[in-house]
Amino acid sequence: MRARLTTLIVATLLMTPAVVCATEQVADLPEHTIMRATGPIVIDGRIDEPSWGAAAAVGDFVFPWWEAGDKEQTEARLLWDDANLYISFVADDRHISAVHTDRDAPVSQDDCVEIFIMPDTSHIRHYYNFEVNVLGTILDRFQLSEPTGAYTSKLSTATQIDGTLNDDTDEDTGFVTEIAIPFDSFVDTAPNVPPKPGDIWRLNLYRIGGKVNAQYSQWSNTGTPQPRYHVPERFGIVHFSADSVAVKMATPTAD
Ligand SMILES: [Ca+2]
Ligand SMILES: [Ca+2]
Ligand SMILES: [Ca+2]
Repeated sequence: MRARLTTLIVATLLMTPAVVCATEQVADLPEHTIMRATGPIVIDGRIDEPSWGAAAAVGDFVFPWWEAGDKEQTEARLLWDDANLYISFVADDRHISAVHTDRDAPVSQDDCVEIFIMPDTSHIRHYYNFEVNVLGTILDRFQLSEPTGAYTSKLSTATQIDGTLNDDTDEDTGFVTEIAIPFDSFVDTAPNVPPKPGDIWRLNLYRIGGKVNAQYSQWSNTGTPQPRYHVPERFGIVHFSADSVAVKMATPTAD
């Protein structure tokens, strides 16, 4: 009976129309404050900028559909400045695979990271999805671009692989994906471009694990019986801070 009840509740959630207020179901959604970067972020797949070093990770990804295999964790961080939203993913991965190289190819079949973003929390279906495989191939969509979702952002990305691509005879270590999304990508929906300090957007961060051990993991649990990422009701909550990350200044050594 409990299982049936849970199924009913989830089914109701999936059918909930766009009029759902973004604040009605926030009880167990993760929240994160996005701090401002203190200097330039170079999109090169290396998160060695001081701002990345000072930024807190959003928290562990969850594996609601886990059945078997290693739960390969992801550390994701967010930063912003007047021009861009920055996202970095540090992904543990023992088997790295990717084949898609064309824009808007089905990169989710590869080792892939994804960002789904809703700038206007009063219009829950007005969200964008950005998906980047470990080769740096981009798929971007805007859910209001009917019927195909066709949309081309100015997202820039770079990846670094620690391991061997498409060679499962060995064990890899992981990969890093660094992304900048210009705020003018959101001009059709965002209340403010760039956001004003204190603005709240909603987003979710996802990962798909490629050919071997294709685990689906995510920051905010979508709560669906089967793997499904297009669940804006379950996007987490992010606050744009007026403050910069607290970068530690190098201390001169006495000699
Ligand atoms: Ca960098
Ligand atoms: Ca390999
Ligand atoms: Ca993988």
